Amino acid sequence: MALTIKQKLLCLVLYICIFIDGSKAQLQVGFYNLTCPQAESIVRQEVSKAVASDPSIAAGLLRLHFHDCFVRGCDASVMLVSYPWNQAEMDAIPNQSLRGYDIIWYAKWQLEQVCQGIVSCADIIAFAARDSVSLTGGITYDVPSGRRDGTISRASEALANLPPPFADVNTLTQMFANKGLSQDDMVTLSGAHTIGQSHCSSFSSRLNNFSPNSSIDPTLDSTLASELSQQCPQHNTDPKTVVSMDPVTPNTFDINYYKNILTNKGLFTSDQTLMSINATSSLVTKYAQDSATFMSNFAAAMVKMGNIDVLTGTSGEIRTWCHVTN
Ligand code: HEM
Ligand SMILES: *[C@@H]1O[C@H](CO)[C@@H](O)[C@H](O)[C@H]1NC(C)=O
Ligand SMILES: *[C@@H]1O[C@H](CO)[C@@H](O)[C@H](O)[C@H]1NC(C)=O
Ligand SMILES: *[C@@H]1O[C@H](CO)[C@@H](O)[C@H](O)[C@H]1NC(C)=O
Ligand SMILES: CC(=O)N[C@H]1CO[C@H](CO)[C@@H](O)[C@@H]1O
Repeated sequence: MALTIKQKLLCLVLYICIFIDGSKAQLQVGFYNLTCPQAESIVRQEVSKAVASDPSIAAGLLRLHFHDCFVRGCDASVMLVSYPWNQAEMDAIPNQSLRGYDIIWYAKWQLEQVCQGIVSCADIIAFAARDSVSLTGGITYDVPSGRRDGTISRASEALANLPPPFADVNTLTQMFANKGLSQDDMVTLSGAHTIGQSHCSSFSSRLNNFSPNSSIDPTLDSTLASELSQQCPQHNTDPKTVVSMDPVTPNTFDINYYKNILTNKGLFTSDQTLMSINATSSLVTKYAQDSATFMSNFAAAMVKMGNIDVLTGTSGEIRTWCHVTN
């Protein structure tokens, strides 16, 4: 049937309203309450199973969310695979050690069985990061959701936006500011390094030929330096060797990261550099003695990070498979 002019106008107005509303939509806690009420519990179940069989994998999932959000916003671009004509984020140097993709894939597959085409890969990553923190002894927090998945992923953008482990405090502050995060957020989110593991290449420059004056980084505790040198021999031929970022409680989300820094036992330059200026060292000192404040600030900073350049409303898509666009 043909529409009258009045009906056509109404359609146009409605379309504009939906468009404006869609482009301005905010993330909401419980976004899937009506459309897929099991969404968060299914993700949690998958993460729980994975962490039960390998407690260290929680760290992989937490880092995945960080790498997703810092490159093109939290849009699951980190999950997209490369093609001969496009090297994706996944294959950029900072991403070579990312882990936990399979858990996101499996959670997505489960979700497609119960609510097809509803839950984005970007939200699954955000839920899984939260569950990883809470399952390793950290805080449990609400994750606003309603993110949609992007369609573009470029390795060059991962290199440009992710801070390297040799960054100093000013570089880190700037790179976080570029994403709308404060210096305090940076100190707080760095606390994620209280769990997980690192390859030797991320810190080996601190162990040999550090500077003309000193072979070992003078800001690195000398006992830890010799332990690390044993774990990571100078001509280490095994690129698979990993060390715990917090050797004291490697799989527990606690304030030990900050305690380590206070005793010069931060693993990366980017960790220990937080002691180099008062503005950041004072927060390190505070967190090292106040777990409650750290936990609640960490939750708030994760929610803030989870909001970086998100796609909502009608932007982007809900991928069917997390590793490829629809
Ligand atoms: C402040 C700037 C940061 C730098 C320079 C940095 C750098 C790194 C590096 C180099 C690794 C080790 C990779 C490897 O060699 O395998 C790592 C691991 C990790 N990062 Fe960061 N990171 C930063 C911030 C963050 C943030 C904000 C989070 C999350 C909120 C995070 C979570 C993690 C986790 C959990 C691991 C362990 C991963 C695993 O066990 O697989 N990092 N980070
Ligand atoms: C979903 O339900 C929870 C718990 O009842 C509530 O806190 C939240 O606001 C709801 N969210 C939406 C978007 O309906
Ligand atoms: C290295 O030593 C020289 C001479 O003792 C000194 O002038 C210079 O400042 C030192 N450099 C560093 C980075 O400590
Ligand atoms: C940094 O803190 C130290 C000791 O608390 C103090 O002596 C110094 O003046 C502070 N520096 C700045 C730039 O605030
Ligand atoms: C986890 C993952 O996909 N890592 C990839 C990172 O990039 C290298 C190549 O640069 C791949 O070989 C890895 O599989």
